Amino acid sequence: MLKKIAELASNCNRIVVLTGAGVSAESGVPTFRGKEGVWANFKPEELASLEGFMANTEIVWEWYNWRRDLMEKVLPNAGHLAITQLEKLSKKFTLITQNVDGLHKIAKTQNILELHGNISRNKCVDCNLIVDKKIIIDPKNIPCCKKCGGKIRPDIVWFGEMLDETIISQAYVDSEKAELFFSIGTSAVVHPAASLPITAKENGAILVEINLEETPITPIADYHIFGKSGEILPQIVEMIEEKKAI
Ligand code: BJW
Ligand code: ZN
Repeated sequence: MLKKIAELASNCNRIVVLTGAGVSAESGVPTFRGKEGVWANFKPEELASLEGFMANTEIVWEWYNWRRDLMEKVLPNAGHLAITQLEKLSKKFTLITQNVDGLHKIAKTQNILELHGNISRNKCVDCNLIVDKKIIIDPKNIPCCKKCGGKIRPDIVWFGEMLDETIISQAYVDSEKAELFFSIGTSAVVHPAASLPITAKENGAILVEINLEETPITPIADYHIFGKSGEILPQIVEMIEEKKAI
């Protein structure tokens, strides 16, 4: 099956990759859902919503500080690096990521749409002003926005919030044009991200899913590969490179 996918990738003009937390799992970044997920012990709406932040600001900032510390210690894994290599081998390539850890940028993938923001940035809860990312947040003494006095929050898209209009529009445009669409390491339950593989498929793309489990999009996938992205993706890329070398 991997050979077939490498062949499809070699022969197509537009590849789109959608990634989720599973792609960073092998770097040591916990996923959200499932037994090992960061939400096994929390209710998502208590930590990842504006209401949750306003009601539990200190707890929410402690959670983000913990994740920021962790993310300073982790590195891209073989899956991130293979995606960068896939971009180099492709004519047109877009990476759409739900991940906020910035590991795809560190791995030097170029054309990235970050759907859910970036954990290293801060912004004002009221006026959305982006605030210096290097400030260290003391959860007991949250800094306020210099412009309007609002609380400083992480620049992450929480539940119930709109995604950046330019970014999500571009993600839809590229998904519609995709000839080959990879959905990798995402549980495919969070919208609108989860609707992108469906859009791609409806517009004629071949849909490939790489995951450790089945997801709501598995029934419409042309190929489902059970396995770790850090193990599967390098094999696919190596096969594409072999084809190009012929
Ligand atoms: C491996 C692996 C390995 C492990 N290799 N695989 C339409 C229908 C239904 C609901 C909605 C809808 N439209 C909007 C909604 C509401 C909501 C939503 O989708 N809710 C669903 C949960 C039901 N969506 C929103 O609110 C969005 N906003 C929006 O639509 O605005 C318009 C609107 C507003 C108001 C009302 C209605 C519409 C915003 C969503 C923002 C999500 N933000 C988060 C932030 C978390 C906080 C933070 O990071 O600090 O983004 S939620 C969280 O989930 C995070 C992730 O990016 C996102 C997706 O998770 P992901 O990446 O899929 O991770 P997991 O853990 O779920 O899965 C990991 C997978 O990897 C698993 O499958 C493993 O098997 C696999 N895996 N290791 C390969 N090595
Ligand atoms: Zn402000």
